Amino acid sequence: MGFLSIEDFSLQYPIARRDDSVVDDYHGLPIPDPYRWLEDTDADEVKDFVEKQANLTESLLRKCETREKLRGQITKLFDHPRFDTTFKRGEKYFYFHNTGLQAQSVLYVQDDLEGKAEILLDPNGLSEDGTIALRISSVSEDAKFLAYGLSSSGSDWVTIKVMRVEDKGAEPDSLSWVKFSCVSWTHDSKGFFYSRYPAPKEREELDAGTETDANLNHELYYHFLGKDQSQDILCWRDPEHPKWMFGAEVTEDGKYLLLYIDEGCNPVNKLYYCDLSTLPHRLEGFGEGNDMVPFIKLIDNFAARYHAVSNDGSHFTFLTNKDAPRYKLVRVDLKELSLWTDVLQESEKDVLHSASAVNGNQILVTYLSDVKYILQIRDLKTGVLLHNLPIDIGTIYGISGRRKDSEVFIGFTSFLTPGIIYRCNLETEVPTMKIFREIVVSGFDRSEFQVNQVFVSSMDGTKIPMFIVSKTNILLDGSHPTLLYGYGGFNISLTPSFGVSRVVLTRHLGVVFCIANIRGGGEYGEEWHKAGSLSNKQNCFHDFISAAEYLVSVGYTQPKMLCIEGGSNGGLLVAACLNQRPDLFGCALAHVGVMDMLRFHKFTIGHAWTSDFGCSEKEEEFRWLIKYSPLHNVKRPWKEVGNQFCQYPPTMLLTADHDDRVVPLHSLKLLATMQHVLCTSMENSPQTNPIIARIERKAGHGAGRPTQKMIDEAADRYTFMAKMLGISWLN
Ligand code: X97
Repeated sequence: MGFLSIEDFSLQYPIARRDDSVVDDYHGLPIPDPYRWLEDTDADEVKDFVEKQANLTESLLRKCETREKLRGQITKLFDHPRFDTTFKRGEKYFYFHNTGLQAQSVLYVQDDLEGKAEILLDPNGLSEDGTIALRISSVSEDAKFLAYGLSSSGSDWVTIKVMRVEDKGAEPDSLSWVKFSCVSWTHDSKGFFYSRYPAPKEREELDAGTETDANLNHELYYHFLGKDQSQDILCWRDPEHPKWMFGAEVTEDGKYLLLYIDEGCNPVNKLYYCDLSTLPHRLEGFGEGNDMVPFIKLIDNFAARYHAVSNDGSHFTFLTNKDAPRYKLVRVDLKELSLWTDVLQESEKDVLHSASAVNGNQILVTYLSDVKYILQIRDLKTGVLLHNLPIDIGTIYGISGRRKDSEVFIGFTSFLTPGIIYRCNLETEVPTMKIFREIVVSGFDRSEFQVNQVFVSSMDGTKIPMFIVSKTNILLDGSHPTLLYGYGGFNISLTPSFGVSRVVLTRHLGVVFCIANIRGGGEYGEEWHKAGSLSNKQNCFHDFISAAEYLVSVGYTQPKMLCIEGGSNGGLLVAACLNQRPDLFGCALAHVGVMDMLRFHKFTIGHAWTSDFGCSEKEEEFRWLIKYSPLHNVKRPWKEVGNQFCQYPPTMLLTADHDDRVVPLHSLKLLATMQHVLCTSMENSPQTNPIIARIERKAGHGAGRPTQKMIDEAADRYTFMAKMLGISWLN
């Protein structure tokens, strides 16, 4: 809690040098940055700092008796077979499967659903410790080739390789410096489109993913199977707009190439197209004279998002938020651009989340309705509702089906459903949703738990949805350790899903687990996103704080038993709320957070986030950022209340050495600052709650993390939480 507790956890923090000579001028205001030296990942001084901090954390965790119990239970529950949604290419079926504790999921192929499945690609054999992960996979239309992208140690950098599906033999192709890319094959299976950056500048020891250089000048290429990367065809680049990003997609009929241009993370894009049949020799011989693909500009401003759902010749259907913050479907003939028609109008309340064209002229659509998914079949031409497919309260993920398929595979998960893959037959009068695979977690009994959704009033009266997962029939007597999780940004919605460690926390530590669907996310469409970004970013923190206050006021918990957690933009959320209300929380876990709001845009892909945050180089935006930037708002909260001093709650910052999405320097600088201001710069500081960091090695922002690392991290962070909240283990 924010007050001095009986047990004293005071630690001996490593002393970090402060360089008072680093002071920046922001629009006339001097802003010191004494830990600038922590930005140099390669420096020995930084490596030494990281090692000392990691050791300090380890020495604290080692003494906690819950650690091995947590690790044991999480491991036990993780050890169950998992499947992703099956998908069909050519006449073959493919799916990812993990037997339980395998580091990485394995890709299987089968000729028919009843037949034997064979391993197509097992990433577990690629490294001893499971740190080489499959990040992209794309099967050619004829199912003859698999192009797959590997990443090492959690970095966003990907190397694309190719294999033959028939005999699982490796092709020699290897494409480097791929990032933020999809792979889209031309239907002749001669090659595919992908995106890459120029190689980063050489360093002494190049360990891709540890560099912080800005990712600029994205490029779109076509790779011909069997050729060297140096022969790849440059299809698009734009040196005048180095921050723009390019993604290409071949339409399902194989006829068109679509180019999506993004300027950052806002849901807006340009959209160009090219009729592939008009290209001389199908791209061969292209690129020699620096000529790029002659795209035709369909949408040439960043006013809205357009995502192609399907096309019949030149008649395209798009999912768009143009004049429709909750999205709609529109149709246009590329030959008659003056006429755009609405196929499916924007809903008054629900967000149209996805639309997939299936079974000829049908679309499978999902809506988000108060953060719960709705699944429907509609007519592609008219948008008319054909069938509502009833599903439980939860999340639809991984819909796989195409217009030529009359059956679709649909994934479903919720807080108490580990996973169900439905096989939906659309040929019958009324579509049938058959359970194709159900993920069963042995030892998990959903009847032990309950899920509630409440709507909390924020500071300005806005209703914030919150899910609350607990044991059944708990008493609201303020006695429950509670974990509050949030994100609040980038139009990303937190919808119900199953989590092994959450089950363990609820069952064995009596934890009430909550997700607050605060503003900034996409839960209610673009208005909700905008209400929590740029000048409105503070709303996210108000919403999260209001959710915490609600949990206390209705009797779930008390501040000293309330832990907040979030990652990435949610790490920023947790750290900002700590600075604003240190008295309200009993523990804080901030993963891979954006902590330096004045400098985030300088590193790797940080420039893409100015769409949500703004940029300190603009005076007005600097004024928003300086108000909540975690690094710049750490203050001593000592205030005597009774005979106790208010202090910051126990805090664990989590980061990883190969996180090239949110580079570790954010957490390192905040850590040094918090330890200095709160703990080491005065003798007998009232701050006795630990401020520590868990710094993972050979890991990144999260994607591709091997199972063992996920288990160890979950065990460590919740061990810290349990120890700091003073919770004991329930058998
Ligand atoms: C990113 O930073 C993603 C970075 C790269 N990126 C874009 N646009 C994407 C992309 O800037 O991958 C994109 C794709 C899907 C969804 C969102 C963006 C892109 C678009 C077209 C072509 C190529 C690429 N993200 C944020 C993040 O990681 C939130 C989610 C994606 N953050 C970390 C935000 C703050 C902390």
